[in-house]
Amino acid sequence: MASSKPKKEFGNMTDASGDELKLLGVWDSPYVNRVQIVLNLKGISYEYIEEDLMNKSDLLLRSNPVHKKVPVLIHNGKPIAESQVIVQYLDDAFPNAGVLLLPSDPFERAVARFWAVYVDDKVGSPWYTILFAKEREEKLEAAARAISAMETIEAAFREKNAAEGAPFFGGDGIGFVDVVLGSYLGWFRVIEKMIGVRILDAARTPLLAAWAERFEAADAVRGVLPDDVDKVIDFLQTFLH
Ligand SMILES: N[C@@H](CCC(=O)N[C@@H](CS)C(=O)NCC(=O)O)C(=O)O
Repeated sequence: MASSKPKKEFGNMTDASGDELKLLGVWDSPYVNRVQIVLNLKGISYEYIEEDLMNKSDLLLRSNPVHKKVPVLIHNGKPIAESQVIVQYLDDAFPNAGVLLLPSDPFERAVARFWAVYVDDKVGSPWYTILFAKEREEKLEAAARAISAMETIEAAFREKNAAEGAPFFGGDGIGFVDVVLGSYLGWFRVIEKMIGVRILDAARTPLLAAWAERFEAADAVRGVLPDDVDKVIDFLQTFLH
């Protein structure tokens, strides 16, 4: 399936130091989108390969034989799977390319990793249930869990904001937690259309609502997250049959 829209070009497919990077993805996957955003933030060029998850390529099956999922980043022929692992790998492998996503202080790094895990566990898992559960009741319960997690994340952000006045979890710029949480933003609009529940609501979590606007306005983010709700819902149908 072709990408929904052309991805931003940040140069040739091979960067200045001769590294070759390929990203296996699916256009509407939050896990893939977060890797794309990080590659954009770092100004690293790469070849994007759209996968058909109903008919996975040999390259995907060979590159991620354990989970058989996207994203997979292939760096000079070596595959790396799991989006959070990939983002941290990009910091390690390209320390001089633009921004670093993780803070340098070990304690701050641990805090960022804690919240990134929390987001995928408490927001990402309910997201999956909302999409694929058969019963509406089950979807609504999952949405309530995601909303409660958003309130917890809002409280953590409020504390950070009070201490530092920072616009992002990463401080002045987008960091690890920002890309992990931010990659679900397009899907929150999809969920609202699907089940009529707003996961991110300015009335409940005003700081996160303002943060989301800042995040989506960033150059590295614009054009990456799926913005055509109906197109995402149509695409989703292919996995529900
Ligand atoms: N924990 C993984 C999740 C990746 C994931 O769930 N990818 C989905 C697309 S959104 C996938 O490839 N699904 C294919 C399958 O389950 O067969 C990550 O962070 O990379």
